[in-house]
Order: sequence, then structure tokens, then C-alpha cells
Amino acid sequence: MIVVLTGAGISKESGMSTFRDSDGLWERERVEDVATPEGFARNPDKVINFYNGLRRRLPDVGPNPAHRALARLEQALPGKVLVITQNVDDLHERAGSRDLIHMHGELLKQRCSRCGEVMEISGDMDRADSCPSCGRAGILRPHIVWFGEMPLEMETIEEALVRCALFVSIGTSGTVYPAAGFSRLAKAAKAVTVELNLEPTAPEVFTDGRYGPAGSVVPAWVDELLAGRLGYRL
Ligand code: BV8
Repeated sequence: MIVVLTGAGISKESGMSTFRDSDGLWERERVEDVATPEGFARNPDKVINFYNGLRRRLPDVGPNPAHRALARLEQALPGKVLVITQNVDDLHERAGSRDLIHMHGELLKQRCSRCGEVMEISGDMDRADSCPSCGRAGILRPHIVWFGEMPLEMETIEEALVRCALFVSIGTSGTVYPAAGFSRLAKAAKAVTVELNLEPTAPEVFTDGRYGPAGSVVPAWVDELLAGRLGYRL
């Protein structure tokens, strides 16, 4: 079993912003204002506009060779590859990945704060809309995991981390927990841990690392893995 964790860096070459690079999202918006439940309670329209802005970018961006390489890996090893993404874009799906968990939610979904119903959304969110399930108006929110909220599918994720033989971290700064702790959990379970990133984030944790833009590093690494040139027991 191979578990892959991806972060904003894998989508950078597709044109999506990262968070903590010099031109990242958090340079423009305060985390407290747009990525916390308190910020949403304080000013829901500001938060909804922030995510409407990110969602509006999706039709103009597409998967890059890194997303496609991960889909190719899953097709070559059916049932043996799980991608856990911190990203809320749909680029992994559009590249063909199927066994995929969005642990921080999805831009293309909204949720009813009252009944919990999750529904697809492609255009702008409008808070005046009613929940199609419970009928109440004014209680819809982005289906995004904010700071202080529990990431999604954590049980499935933890099971995969203790079972995997190979853990690969791609395009993430390793800043946000619990995702930032996954490499250590996998290492403790005797998995080989590999980092594919622009720069090293935790050299003491990763068995191996390849550094450079994901669009070239990830396809090259996947090709070597599939050609059996990396010597990992899968
Ligand atoms: C929780 C959603 C508990 C919205 C996001 C003190 C210490 C430790 C932890 C905490 C603490 N205080 C609070 C916490 C917990 C907190 C946390 O970890 N805070 C950090 C900042 C200290 N975590 C939480 O609150 C989490 N929840 O803990 O719940 C709980 C328990 C019980 C019951 C209830 C609750 C929730 C975290 C989720 C927050 N939501 N986003 C949105 O996406 O807009 S987090 C946000 O950061 C994104 O999801 C993003 O994915 C994530 C991580 O960022 P990265 O993806 O790594 O992006 P970043 O810009 O940082 O880095 C990019 C990387 O790519 C860099 O390394 C760069 O070099 C590289 N790169 C750039 N270009 C390329 C590239 N690599 C390759 N190729 C390139 N071209």
C-alpha cells in the first residue's frame, strides 16, 4: 500500500496559489478572517467571497504532470494507492485519481450547518440559499475544514498510515497538523517515507527526498518506482 499526502505545492504549476510561499494566499488574507469558524461567524460574506474567488479559478486551471503521474501510479497498481490531499481543488480528480480523500474539504461542495447535508456547488455560493435537505435558509457554509475543526476521514487515514509500506509527501510545507504528523506515523509503522517538494521540510523524518518543481520531480519518481528502480518493497 502506498499513501500519498499532497499539499498546495502540487497545484502551484497548475496556477493555484500556495499558502505560505511569498506570493501565497496568507500574504493577502488573514487566516483568522477566512479560515476559522470564528472568522465565518464574524463576517460570513467575507469568507464566502474568499472561497467564491478560489472556486472561480477552477475552470481556468487544469491538472499538471504531477497530478497525472499520481493517477498513472494508481492505474498501474489498482487498489494499492491512496491519495490524501490537503488541497480543496479538484485537480486530482480531473487527472484521474479515484482513491482520494480531501481531508480539508472541497471547493466544489457546500454544507448545511444545521443538518450536515453536503452538496455539490459549481458557481458562487449564496448564503440566502436554502438547504435542499432541511429547507432552512441562511445556514449554508463552504465544505472546508477550518483551523480548529476536525479534518475529514481521519479514521480511514490513520488506518492507511499504519498499514502502508511507502508514504510519499508532495508539495506541503508540513506546517499544519494533523497532516504534518502523518510522515512520522508512517515512519513509526516502518514505512519508507519519501518527500517530493521544492525544498526539504523535515530531513530527519524522510528516508528519501527529491527536490524541485512537482511537475517534473513527481513524474520522474513515479516512472522510476514503476520500473522497479527504487528498490522499495510495496
Ligand atoms: C485540528 C482549509 C483539532 C482552507 C486549511 C499549535 C501547534 C500545533 C498545532 C496547532 C497549534 N495551534 C493550533 C493547531 C492545530 C492547527 C494547526 O496545525 N495549526 C498550525 C498552523 C500550527 N490545525 C488545525 O486546526 C486542524 N484541526 O487540529 O483540529 C480538533 C480536535 C478535536 C476536535 C476538533 C478539532 C485543521 C487544519 C485544517 C485547516 N484548513 N485549509 C483552505 O484550504 O483554504 S489548512 C491549509 O494549510 C490548507 O489546507 C493547506 O493544504 C494546508 C497546508 O499548507 P500546504 O498545503 O503545505 O501549503 P503551504 O503553502 O504551507 O506549502 C506549500 C509547499 O509546497 C511548500 O513546502 C513549498 O516549498 C512547496 N512548493 C511550492 N511550489 C512548489 C512546491 N512543491 C513542489 N512543486 C512546486 N512547484
